[in-house]
Amino acid sequence: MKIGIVCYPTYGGSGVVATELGLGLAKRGHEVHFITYKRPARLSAFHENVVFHEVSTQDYPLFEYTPYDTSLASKLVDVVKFEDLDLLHVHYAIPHAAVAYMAKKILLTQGKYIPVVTTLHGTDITLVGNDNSFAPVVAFSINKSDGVTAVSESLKQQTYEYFDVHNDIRVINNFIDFDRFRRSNKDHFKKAIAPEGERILVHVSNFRKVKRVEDVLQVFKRVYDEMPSKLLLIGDGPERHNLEERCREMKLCHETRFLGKQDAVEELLAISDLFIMPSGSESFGLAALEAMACEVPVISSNIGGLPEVNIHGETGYLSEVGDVEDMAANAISILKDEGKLKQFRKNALEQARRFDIDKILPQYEQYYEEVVKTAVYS
Ligand code: GMT
Repeated sequence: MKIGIVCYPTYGGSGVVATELGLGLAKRGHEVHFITYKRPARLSAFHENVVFHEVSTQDYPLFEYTPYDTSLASKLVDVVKFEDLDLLHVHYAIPHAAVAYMAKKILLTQGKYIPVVTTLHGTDITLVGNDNSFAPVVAFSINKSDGVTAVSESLKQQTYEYFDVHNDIRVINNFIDFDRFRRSNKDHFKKAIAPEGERILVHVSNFRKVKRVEDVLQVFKRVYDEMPSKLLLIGDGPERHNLEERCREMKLCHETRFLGKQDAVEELLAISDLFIMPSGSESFGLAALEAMACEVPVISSNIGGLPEVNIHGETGYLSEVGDVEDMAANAISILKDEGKLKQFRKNALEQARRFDIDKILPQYEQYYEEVVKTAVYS
């Protein structure tokens, strides 16, 4: 099949899922066209069956805001027509689902029909999407998509709850590539970070408010008071500066490392003992799943899709959002008991295997086939 993928080309979240999906599909013989404003972060090397089409925008004195939607729609029309694509798969509803609908309508006037699949990732529904400034367009474009998927059961339910959406939403979970995410022996890393054999706690995110990274510091402080430990903070974003200050106030600087964005995050996960994800909203929690694939148990909030990924009492623990006392108590209970840690590591890996890319990709292929067969040509 010839598939066009539209996504945000940024680190983390929906862009990563879209890129890994495209690369996986290309490996399985599909021709994949990425259409976005910048080369996706994980698409740096040459890949057979993969083409990248950059969307360029026009500046003009009249425009206070560059009309990216119009440029993207025009690019979609061009690529779909000249590459003769079979299907467009857009990731993150805003603005991609609406833009794809516009491109589809334009193409129809030119005698080309292109079915559109929209994948909902999280904040496009839960945080940004249901704001009045976006909601009518989000609901309309979801309803107009030929196929809609959500990355968790919880996100599917929230979509029905927040919007007047009446098409079927298929849940296709996020996935893990075990060729990349697995426990490896990086003893020299471990020695550099925890020279005295301290426990290593880790958090990975884009440091936005919704990730509640300050709760990570609060949990870590309580663990550190109980046992020698180190904290790795991976990623970057708007909250980083505040957190660095908070870290100084809490006198945790010597035990905490802000590592910024890391390409080989799996190497750091592989030497860690516990992953902390206290998010205030999380449709799935891909970063937690990546940790679990590296045999790292997870302490998380119980919000959104997290209970579908992190199993309470088996792969880690779930707490109410903001309950740092409970999170810390759970963290300590795992870290102080070698046998329990070993068992939780094993359980985490077992659970992560349910989301193996080789199990999830065929679900997308099957869904594409269904959509192409059943889409209504109007
Ligand atoms: O919020 C983010 O971390 C980024 C966002 C995105 O769409 O880029 O992530 C969402 O999509 C990820 C991939 O499907 C999910 O694993 C995250 O849980 C989800 N984030 C939230 O719901 C806050």
